[in-house]
Amino acid sequence: MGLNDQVQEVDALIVGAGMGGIMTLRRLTADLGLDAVVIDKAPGVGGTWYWNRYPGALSDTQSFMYLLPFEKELYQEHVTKWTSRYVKGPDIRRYLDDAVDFWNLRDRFHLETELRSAVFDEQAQTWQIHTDKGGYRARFLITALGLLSKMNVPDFPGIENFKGRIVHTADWPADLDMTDKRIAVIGNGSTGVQFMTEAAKVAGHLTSFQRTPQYTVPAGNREWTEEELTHFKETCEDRWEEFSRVKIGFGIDEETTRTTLGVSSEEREEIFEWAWTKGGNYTFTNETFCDVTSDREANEEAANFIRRKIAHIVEDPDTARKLTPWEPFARRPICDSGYFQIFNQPNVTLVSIRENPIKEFTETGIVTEDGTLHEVDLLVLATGFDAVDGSYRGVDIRGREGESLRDHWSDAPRSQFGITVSGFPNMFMVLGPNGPFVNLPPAIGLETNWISRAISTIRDTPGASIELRPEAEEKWLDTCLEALDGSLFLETGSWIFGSNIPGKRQPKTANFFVGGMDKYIEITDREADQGYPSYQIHVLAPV
Ligand code: FAD
Ligand code: NA7
Repeated sequence: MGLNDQVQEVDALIVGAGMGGIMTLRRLTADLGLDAVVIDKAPGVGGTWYWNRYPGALSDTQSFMYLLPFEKELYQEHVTKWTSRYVKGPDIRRYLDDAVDFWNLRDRFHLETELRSAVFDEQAQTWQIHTDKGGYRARFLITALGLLSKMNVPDFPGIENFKGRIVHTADWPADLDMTDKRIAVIGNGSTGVQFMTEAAKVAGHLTSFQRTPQYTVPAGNREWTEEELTHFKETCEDRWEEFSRVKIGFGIDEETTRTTLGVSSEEREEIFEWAWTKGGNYTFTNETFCDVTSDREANEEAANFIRRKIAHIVEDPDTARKLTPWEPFARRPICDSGYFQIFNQPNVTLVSIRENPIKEFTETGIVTEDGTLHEVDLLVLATGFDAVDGSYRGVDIRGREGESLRDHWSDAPRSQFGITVSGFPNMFMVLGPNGPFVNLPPAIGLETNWISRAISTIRDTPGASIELRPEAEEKWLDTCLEALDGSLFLETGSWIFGSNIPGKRQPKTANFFVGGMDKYIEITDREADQGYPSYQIHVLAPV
């Protein structure tokens, strides 16, 4: 028998060693005592934070809200170590590594192991899982593949001619020294903005090849005071309790009922200025007024404020013009640590590839339509992800009667709560399609608690499986679509709906439940409290 034929029996196989996989493992071992294993194709744990090692990688959730929730001891141990408002990528990676040791789970991680297929065996009511390293048989399959984990590497015609180095920000090599290099960056989303702001400090020359300008506001990163850190430590449980009363859970004040047009123009300017000075993407969108992301006129007021700031900061008027967004201010909001300012540096250039497209790649660089050859040593693709369902599409997952997940999602990715899919018994996703659009660590905490509780109902019944009813899946998709009705977010080309990948977006796609964390908790708790009415429990007859 070859290595690849070996089959390991476990109660639960978890795929993905990011926050979601780690938290699932913790729940299933500590709460349910299951024999569970996590596989990941990465050589280390951390998921997003294992892969995204580009210079400048930073959370844009405030540090006290970017920790695994519902784990008081671990939370209190770490929250005071993160002394600034946002956390650097390497610190998050270290924290997740520490969490694994803190709970003594290290030997349950099988790394450098890629999921190839998972097939539900109806006779045995178990999942047969194939990886590049061998097989597993598991009663429960939990996929925590990440919603921003499959890289988007666009097919730029002729790129193979380029002889310099090409790197995607989500696969950043340890040995890369950017000092004095001529760097070209394609992509100016959250990642591109963070990366360019950092790279501009050391690059010989940095050229941003920008397709769509984006709104970004100052991050307002700063050191926390001792009092603030003590407060975060002492109030962690209140914070978790707060999730059921808030919409997005980024640790900001979400209480305002003030409308943008309900105040005078002077007052509006003052409030936006206050948010700009304080910093923070969600401070700007959600602490200022209650309608910035939902009302078109309000949104335009916020957009205009940022446009005026760009004109004020960027010295060259033509560069300022190119950096000025025209879309509604309705992608996932982003923040920066001096992004617009870098375009005043002599070593930074902006090329609008909307106005002056890339014509070809040569051995030494990029030629634009105007005939300019931009000589480049390093090409950085900050081109984002095939998000949400992207990492599921490359794996062959088959449920009841051999139906593949890809086919099941042929007209739209669908699930209930972002967790379960009809026809796929005893399979649970963490942050799957149509989960909540919120700060993600609390969502991971809520979903993994829910998964653990659902599994607990059948754990002690041999051969039992729990499976979502098809009508419940349709209903949840409709709930997600209804919550989106009239949303300005639908009008931008972002990853939220898959519009960033040519041809991907399907008409019925919701991808997220935007009705708020409070509502999500109410609905998911009700489902569990009522004994899972949307689910069927099958019990295998004894032989
Ligand atoms: P991931 O961390 O993406 O982990 C998924 C894992 O699954 C990966 O390690 C991957 O290798 C593995 N995997 C996938 N497919 C397979 C396969 N077939 N076989 C084996 N292994 C597989 N969210 C916020 O809420 N706030 C933030 O500030 C924030 N900042 C971010 C910054 C960046 C640069 C990025 C990219 C994302 C950010 N996010 C942020 C989103 C972030 O992804 C989540 O916060 C969280 O880390 C997701 O954890 P996860 O475990 O669900 O997925
Ligand atoms: P994003 O936000 O999807 O940004 C990707 C960027 O790459 C964006 O500027 C895109 O331009 C650009 N892009 C993508 N494909 C191309 C092609 N083919 N040509 C030119 N430019 C392209 O990804 P990020 O990694 O920045 O952020 C993802 C999330 O991670 C973020 O929301 C945070 O939650 C963390 P476009 O705007 O599509 O014209």
